[in-house]
Amino acid sequence: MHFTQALLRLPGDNFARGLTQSGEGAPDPALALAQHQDYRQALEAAGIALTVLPADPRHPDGCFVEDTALLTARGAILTRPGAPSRRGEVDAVEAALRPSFDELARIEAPGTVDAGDVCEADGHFLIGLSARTNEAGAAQLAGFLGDLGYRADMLDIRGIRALLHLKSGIAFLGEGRLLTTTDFPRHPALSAYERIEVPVAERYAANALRVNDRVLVAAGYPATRTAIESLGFETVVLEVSEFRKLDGGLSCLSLRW
Ligand code: CIR
Repeated sequence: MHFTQALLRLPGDNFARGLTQSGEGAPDPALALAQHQDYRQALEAAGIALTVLPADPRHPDGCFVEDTALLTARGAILTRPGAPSRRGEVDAVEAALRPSFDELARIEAPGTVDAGDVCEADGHFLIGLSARTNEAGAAQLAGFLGDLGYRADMLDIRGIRALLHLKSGIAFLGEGRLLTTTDFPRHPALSAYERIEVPVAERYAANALRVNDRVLVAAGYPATRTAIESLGFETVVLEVSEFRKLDGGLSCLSLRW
């Protein structure tokens, strides 16, 4: 899929109050803003036009904009995030997406979905059941995707404590290839794909991001970078230490279409 647009939201002064289970300490909001700027430049260099929303003082996790909507080539679905503190993030995203998407479906209570739990692989949607995405939400989402003519499969990641979201552990690189952690040994929903497993010590790097002709990779994970480059990709290495402290990564920081 070729992306021409992306929506982002700046991390704010309140960034250090975001949700976390990483145990890596409090992030530095100023450093997060600088890292976000590098990320924005990397997207622009890949040919993407950006819409950048201001930080929202009510929502310290608001820069993890990926969780608030699922964008597809045939329509978009607004989520209902699993963390109550994040539900109010969706309104500003809806307003920003409206000019580009005629139809915006919406996950309704009691369903919850964080779109970080959804990995699209060329029209095949992998939906993670997680601490954030419940069965009712996943079922609603699979229904919407079915109406759009897409195939969806569920993966239950609730037993994999190290994964906040499915995409914390899986990235679609295109051309039938998935970059994954070692958490999905023989899952039937993944059987059609060539798998590139990141070493256990580099599990955070599984949240890489293919944007057009290149792949964004977190700094500090050389084996993963080499593995992606050996597939023929140009990589762009970005420091995202402050987002990692809040369990976020490269994919979480933008919505792309
Ligand atoms: C949260 O816990 O919701 C945020 N601190 C991190 C969200 C990361 N988003 C993502 O992986 N898609």
